[in-house]
Amino acid sequence: MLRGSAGAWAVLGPLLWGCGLSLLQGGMLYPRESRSRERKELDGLWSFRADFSDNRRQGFEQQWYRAPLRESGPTLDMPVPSSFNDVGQDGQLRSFVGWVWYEREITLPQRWTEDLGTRVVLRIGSAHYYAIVWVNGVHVLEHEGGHLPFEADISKLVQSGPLSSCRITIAINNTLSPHTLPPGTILYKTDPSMYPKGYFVQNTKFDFFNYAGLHRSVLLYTTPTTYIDDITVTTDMDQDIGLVNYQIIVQGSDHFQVDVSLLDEEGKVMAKGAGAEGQLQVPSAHLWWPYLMHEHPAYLYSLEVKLTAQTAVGPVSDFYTLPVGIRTVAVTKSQFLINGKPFYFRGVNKHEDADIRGKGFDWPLLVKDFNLLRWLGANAFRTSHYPYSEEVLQLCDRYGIVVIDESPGVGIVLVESFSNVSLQHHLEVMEEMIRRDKNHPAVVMWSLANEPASFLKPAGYYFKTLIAHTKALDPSRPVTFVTNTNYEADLGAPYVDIICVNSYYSWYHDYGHMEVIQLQLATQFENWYKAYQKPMIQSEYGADAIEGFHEDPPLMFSEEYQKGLLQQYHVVLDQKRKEYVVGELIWNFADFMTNQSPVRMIGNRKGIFTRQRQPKSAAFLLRERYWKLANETRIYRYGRGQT
Ligand code: BDP
Repeated sequence: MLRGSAGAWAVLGPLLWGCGLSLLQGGMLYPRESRSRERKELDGLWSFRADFSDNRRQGFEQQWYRAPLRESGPTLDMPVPSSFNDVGQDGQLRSFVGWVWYEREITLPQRWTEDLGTRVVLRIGSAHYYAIVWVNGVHVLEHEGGHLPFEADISKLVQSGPLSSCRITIAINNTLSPHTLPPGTILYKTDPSMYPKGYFVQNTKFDFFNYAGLHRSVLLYTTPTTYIDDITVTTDMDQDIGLVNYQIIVQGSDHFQVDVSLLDEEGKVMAKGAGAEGQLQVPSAHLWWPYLMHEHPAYLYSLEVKLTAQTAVGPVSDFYTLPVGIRTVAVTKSQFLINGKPFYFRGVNKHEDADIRGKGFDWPLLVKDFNLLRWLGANAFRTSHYPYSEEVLQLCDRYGIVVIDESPGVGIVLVESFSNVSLQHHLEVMEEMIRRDKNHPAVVMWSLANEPASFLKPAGYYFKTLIAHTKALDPSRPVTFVTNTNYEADLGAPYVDIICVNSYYSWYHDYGHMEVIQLQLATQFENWYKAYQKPMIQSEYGADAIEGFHEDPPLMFSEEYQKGLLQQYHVVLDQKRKEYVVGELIWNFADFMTNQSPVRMIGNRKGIFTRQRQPKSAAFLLRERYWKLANETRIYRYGRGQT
């Protein structure tokens, strides 16, 4: 959420819910280079300091942003993108809670600072959790929430006179409250016989380490001063004609012309249009199909947008190219349909997590993960438990990996976290998330939360409002949240399109007793279906296994137990997928870091791959299963999605 809009929201918010309007200012197009746009990545080493002062506010009291950070005290070298927690040898920094300061000095190309027809934008891919940004000591913006990008037009600041360098300072605070997403609490421990003065810990109700820092790229990009601010594309089919509806928002001038062309993968123009809004028709369209469902999955067209405007300084053009996949999504009482064909989610839950870099974006890791997904034969994943990087979604578009895009609504279990303050923030997060991710064909469903206490009284209003708003913002995709509440007590379930249930039979209860899984799982599905008649996804199931631990007969934490537990689930899934179960997502793709606890052995070990992405026995089991399932749902004829 960009600060500044909160007041207006409080007044207008309730009036806007349900009518599709949004109060977010501006679009959030991925910064792509084009004939009119340049980008400069600021990845690499930044200067860094954690504010260890008692109140964590020394940086503000001494105004560390006013002068280079090295002048106010010692600094560390900190890589960006990366979490700051695991790169050092300092245990105190690993678990630090409070403000940390990042700074980078850069030189800008001369044209950027001198050409008043150039707009210079500073874009931060993700800063966890609350961020304040200064350029040359001038406050430019604040943003709440990790996982989603935010940006500011800094042209005036860098074009105000002769400039040899530009200093970017970003203060980030990872403190969570009952109203943040995810929520958390700070607990002061006041017994002087046990804790030093001022001692506190941060408590969270989610099962992953609260990594913090600049997790994705920080970059500068340019556009002309009259520019394409946002593009929204939705697609449909009429017989074999692909319909591409587009809407383009222009900023900077009222006198402009927009031309669009849709190119196929060979670069041939398939349709042209003029005007900021319209529909393109593509005869014999190639549909965007999920991986292994079709022999040419993930077909992407390119929507080339050209803006021409008359401005005081003469004619200006801006160009932006958006990948477009033509596909439809629909839900029936018992099916999830992609392009009118039943789709079965066979996939994983992931985390953005790896050793050393924490939640920092990393290309080699990303490519490895996609290679593993395709090796598995998986066709889907859920972005448990927050929105992943834009590059992840781009690869999903290109490879045909279907995404359930989840908000950071994880650990909403306190009554305060269902208050109007929390709800308002959640609504804004959904706006930011949909604004960023709406054009990805791979994204087929929004997930609003994971395992909220949806049995609490205020949960009904909370989810009713949140789901209505999400659907108003994007009527083209189904909406869900992931539950572990009893089917009779869940107050949010009536509003979702798909019931997503997490269960850990024979792990968190009846542990060691795999023989009860089939009965308990069948009962789970039957109860939910009887109550709601909506398609269901087993959105989590799994068991911890430490790689190399072997026990036969299987014992908990051995590779055999993990594998055996999955096999029991699969028996029931194979029955129910013939009826109304439309997917299964293993918990988890890979081992990941959590808070320390007596039930976590250096993190959560439910990965079918280790944290270093090596397979456990369960990975081979799933691979066999997923390829078998893939062969059952393949669509053979090329092109139109007809069998
Ligand atoms: C589920 C949570 C997930 C946890 C998992 C576990 O949704 O975040 O990591 O349990 O305990 O309930 O392994």
